[in-house]
Amino acid sequence: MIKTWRWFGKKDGITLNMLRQIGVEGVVTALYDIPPGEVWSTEIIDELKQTIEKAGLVWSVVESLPVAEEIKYAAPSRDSLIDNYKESLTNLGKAGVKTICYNFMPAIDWVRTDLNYLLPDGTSTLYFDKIRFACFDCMILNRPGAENEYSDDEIEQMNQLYKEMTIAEKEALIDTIIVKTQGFIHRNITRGNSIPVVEFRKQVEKYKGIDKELLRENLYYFLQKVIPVAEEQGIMLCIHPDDPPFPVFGLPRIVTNADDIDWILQSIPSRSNGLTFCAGSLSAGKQNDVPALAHQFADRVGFAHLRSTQLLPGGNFMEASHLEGNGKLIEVIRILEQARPDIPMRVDHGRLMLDDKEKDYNPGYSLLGRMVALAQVEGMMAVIRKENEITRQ
Ligand code: DNO
Repeated sequence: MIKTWRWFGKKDGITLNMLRQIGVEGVVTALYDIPPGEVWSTEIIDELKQTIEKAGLVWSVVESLPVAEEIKYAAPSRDSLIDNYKESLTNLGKAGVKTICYNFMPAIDWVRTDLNYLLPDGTSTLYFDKIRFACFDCMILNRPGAENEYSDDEIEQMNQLYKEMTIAEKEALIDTIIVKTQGFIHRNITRGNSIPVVEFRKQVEKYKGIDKELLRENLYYFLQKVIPVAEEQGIMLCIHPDDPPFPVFGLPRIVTNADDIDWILQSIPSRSNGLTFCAGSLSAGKQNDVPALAHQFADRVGFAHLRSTQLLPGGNFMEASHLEGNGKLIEVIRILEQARPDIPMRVDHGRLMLDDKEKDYNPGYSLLGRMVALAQVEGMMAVIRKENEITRQ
């Protein structure tokens, strides 16, 4: 697979020249300043493409071309927003960027409760703690009926924890769940928003009455309109699994397991209707056998996210080393190297280590932590390629 790296544009403290030094071949990026729903013009696409190419790299993947919330909850404006999406796809296709990642998670993208969970060796990692999450959901967001989604025991633990939390800890939890993890990836709540909880509550309320079936319908409505454009442009539009792959805030999630993925890929059996194989997101669902999923859907995978999580008791999980955990990356890489050797892959969610801790990197996107992960993944790929060579002889 092609070694790529997520780069956050000119504002990213990790520059394109640094990426060359660490052996990256392609760049994964987006036009982060354009709000979801607006057209990506040819001029701005070309400018970014040239910046990347001047540094001796290629723009391998768009992550993400965001789908406006109004499309996901089927607001009356969705048709014109879908037209904009089609226009952006056409402009990207003409510029030669043919792999596009997107997601269909309502109101919130990935969810973690701790961005700096300290490990015994002094590095830190991302963590999801169900009880802390319940504190936010039931006590801070005050979502009606939220308590019914937790067991009595969990509610008791939550009440206890909430009582012990300081105001600063509560603010940090808000910041982690709906600001820091969201703002840098095209979400409405960005750093500096003074009333994030109120804003977020409004966004969640937009999905009132939308269950799994309706959200699927809305995805199908969207795909039916955009896939023909992707086909025309030779683009693979690759849906990203839900992270984590279970419902949160009473919102439906529709990319969580084999049945969901199968439903999406079958709904429009076109190669342009593809999958971003995020081993990490899928690994956080105890229902998922990640290598089996890679095997089942390999021919529709257009892009791979290589990372892994460790499932912990009580519904908690944390990012594992790329060599360990439920992502089972050695097996996943073996399958994808065989079936999809030409697709781009990137590592995801590196640890914070050494000098990373002094920097203000986007959560999960450290330099040194990701470099270690990339080196581990390269090592696995090298062994697997060698094995394949020997088998072929
Ligand atoms: C988080 C990322 C996600 C991902 C989007 C893709 O670190 O993996 O935000 O980029 O969901 O659309």
